[in-house]
Amino acid sequence: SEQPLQGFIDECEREQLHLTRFVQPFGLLLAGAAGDARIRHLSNNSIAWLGRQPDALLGLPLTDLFPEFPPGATDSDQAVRWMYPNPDKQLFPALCSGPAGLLDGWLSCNDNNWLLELEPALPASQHLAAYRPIPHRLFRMPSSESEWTRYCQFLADNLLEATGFERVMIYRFRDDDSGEVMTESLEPGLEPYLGLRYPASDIPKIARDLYLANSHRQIPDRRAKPVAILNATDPGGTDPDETGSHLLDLSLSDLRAASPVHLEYLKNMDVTASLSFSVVVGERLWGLIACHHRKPRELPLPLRERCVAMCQAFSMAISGFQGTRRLIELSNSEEDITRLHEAMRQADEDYAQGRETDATPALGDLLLELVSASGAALVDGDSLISFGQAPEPAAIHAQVDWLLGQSQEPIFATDHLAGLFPPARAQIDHASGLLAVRVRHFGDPGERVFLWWRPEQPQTVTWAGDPRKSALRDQGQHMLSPRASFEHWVETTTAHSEPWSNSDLLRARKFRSLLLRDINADLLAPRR
Ligand code: BLA
Repeated sequence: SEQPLQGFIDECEREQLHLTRFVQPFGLLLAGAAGDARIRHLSNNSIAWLGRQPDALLGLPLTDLFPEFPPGATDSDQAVRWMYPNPDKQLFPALCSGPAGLLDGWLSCNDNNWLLELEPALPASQHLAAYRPIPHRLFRMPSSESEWTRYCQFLADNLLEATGFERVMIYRFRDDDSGEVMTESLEPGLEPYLGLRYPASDIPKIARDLYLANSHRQIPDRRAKPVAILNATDPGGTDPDETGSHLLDLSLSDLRAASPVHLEYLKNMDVTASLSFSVVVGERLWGLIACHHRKPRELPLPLRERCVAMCQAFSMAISGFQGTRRLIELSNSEEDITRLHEAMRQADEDYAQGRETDATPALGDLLLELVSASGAALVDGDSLISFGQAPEPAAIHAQVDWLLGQSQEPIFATDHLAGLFPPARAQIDHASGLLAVRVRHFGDPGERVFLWWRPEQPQTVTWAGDPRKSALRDQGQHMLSPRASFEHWVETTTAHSEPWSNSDLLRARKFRSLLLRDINADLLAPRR
């Protein structure tokens, strides 16, 4: 049943991912409070990375450890300035060396704390790969659908090559936060995931929010043993609780240990290494670019950053493409509405002068084309005129009565009328979706209602696993776990039409303002 699942999902949403007490072992974490250079937290792998005991490092000012830090700083005050909140991370190539060789440093600082993460420096053998300019084609905005499709494939293919992963997917979130693999590049022999749908619960909101703050996330080996974070017991001689040491915020950390539920998910998907990049458009997480590998795979920071730059070019290309399309659509809608308006005036004039009108058929076509509908009607009190494939007059009046009693909204749209108004089930063939626009004369109690319908369009969605079973309760351990099966599950929706797009709604709004303008003109005109 639905109820327990909702409980599981809520539980996913409650997992405070950024407050985990562990990091992944592919580097060393040093951390402290914003504005204070003392090391208050340290991952318990400093012997491996720096050849130093944790006790020798905790409590020490970072500037003692790295006198040159940051490069160019002449005194420690200046160095400390780097440890104030900053939206950008600072890269310190070859900051220091340890038993495993040269290390790169990566410094971030939010309102709470700074993090310095050390990782193996880029080996010389990979300089070529990391410092290659990113393909200039990625900076050319696509302007047509076909260019857009080619752009996406070009990006996925390039990332497959640049990362050396076996599979790269452009994963796009839908309005309900479920997502779809819209482009895929993969090594031969692997099963394609292209076109598959995944439920919103596969990536909880708290995880998606972390992608807004971070450009990417690397999990080089899901089986690697996480490393605990140690706290200074008494840095500076104050009560440890007052140091806030229990509140280390790993939101900006690259090393942050992965959630056990997600590690299980990767295992169930037969993935060992995962690397994903965020695609942010207009402050919203538009999607992720997810890379999979069945063997462990780790990329040095500069190589990851090169991929990040490609994904950021992609984010801008999306904005550019959407902007261009909106402009074209705006000017098309302007033209369509002007033509419709002319036809309405003509019909009106002919009617007022008692002439036979030849504008009505054209008017019908234009009304239908305005929002790509198959049927339309105008209802003004008891009078009704309909065009195309419209329901019977009695059914239209019933819809209008329901609509007027139901909301005050001047524009109403649904792709599933029968779900809201069950009597409409009888008309799903040609009227599964309804778009309605209401216009009222000042001082007139009545309203004119324009209605448009769209026919039923049965839709099948192939989910990677039954979304109703997206989370399971492990019987023995009472632990939450993700679904074990990604077996295709086909959902067919009936009594739905093609949804009304933003552009359809824009056209409806513009149409309505034109009508309102006419009404006002009528009011202001001298009474005949
Ligand atoms: C994180 N889930 C993620 C991430 C992805 C997905 C991409 C980001 C981390 C990463 O890149 O590995 C999901 N991965 C997918 C999907 C595809 C893919 C949909 O490749 C499609 C092809 N997951 C569950 C359930 C829960 C859950 C039921 O299925 C909650 C109980 C949690 N997913 C979950 C958590 C994270 C996550 C907690 C964050 C992991 C982390 O950052 O530590």
